[in-house]
Amino acid sequence: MPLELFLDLHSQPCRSVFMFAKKNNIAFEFKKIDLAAGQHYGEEFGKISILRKVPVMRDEEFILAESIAILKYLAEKFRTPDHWYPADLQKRARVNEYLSWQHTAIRTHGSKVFWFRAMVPIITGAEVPKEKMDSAMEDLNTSLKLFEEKFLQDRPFIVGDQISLADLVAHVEIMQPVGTGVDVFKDRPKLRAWSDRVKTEMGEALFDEAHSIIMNVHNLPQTFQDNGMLEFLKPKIQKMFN
Ligand SMILES: N[C@@H](CCC(=O)N[C@@H](CS)C(=O)NCC(=O)O)C(=O)O
Repeated sequence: MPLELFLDLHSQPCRSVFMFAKKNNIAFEFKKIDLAAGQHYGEEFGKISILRKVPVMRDEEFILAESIAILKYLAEKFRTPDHWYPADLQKRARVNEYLSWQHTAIRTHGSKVFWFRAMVPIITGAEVPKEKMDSAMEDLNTSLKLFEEKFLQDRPFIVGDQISLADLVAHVEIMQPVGTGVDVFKDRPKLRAWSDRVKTEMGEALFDEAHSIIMNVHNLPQTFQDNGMLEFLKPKIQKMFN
C-alpha cells in the first residue's frame, strides 16, 4: 500500500508535509479531507484520527498525526538530504528549537490574522472590531520581528546556508496571512529575501501548486455555504472572542 497523506491545502501544516514529500520524491496518495465541507468530522476520518485534524499520514498500518512528527518521520524513513533535518547535534537542535517555538508564535498569530480577515467575516457576516484586528496584527508583527532577530539573523536560512524543515514550516505559516492580502514582507527586506530563497529552493511550480488554494481564499464563502458549515462554525468563533 502506498503511503497516504490526508490533507487539505488550506492548512499550513498540510502544505509543509505535501511540499516536503513532493520535493523529496516520496511517493504518496493524496487523500483529500475537505475541511470546509466538515469531512474531518465524518465517520471515515474518525477511524483515521480522533484528533480530527489534518495532516495525518498512514504508512501501512502505522498512522501518525501532527505535521512536525510526520515531517521528521518522512525525513528519517526516506533518508532525505541531510540539510532538511541535520544529523549534526547542534544543527538539529536549532531546527527543533524553531519547530518548538513556532506553534505558540508565528503559527498562532498568523492563523489568528487569517481567521479574523478571511473566516470571521464569512461566518458572522461582520468585520472583526478594529481594536481586535489591530491587536492580532501587533502580535503577528512581534512574532515576525522575533523570527528575523532570533531565528534568521543574517543567515540565508534558519540553520545556515541550507534550507531545513524549520524554514519550510516557517514559510507555510507566514503565507497564511499573506493569502488574506497582508503584505508581511513590506519594510522587511530580510524576510522577503529569505522567502524568495525558500521559494527558489522548493521550486516555483511546487510552491504555486501548494499555495494556489490559499492565494484564492476568497472562494471559501461559497464552499462553506454549500456545505452548511456556517452555523456549525459560529460557536468556534464565539470561543475565539472570549
Ligand atoms: N499541531 C497540528 C495542527 C493541526 C491543525 O490544527 N490542523 C487544522 C488545519 S491547519 C485542522 O485540521 N483544523 C480542523 C479543525 O480544527 O476543525 C499539526 O501541526 O499538524
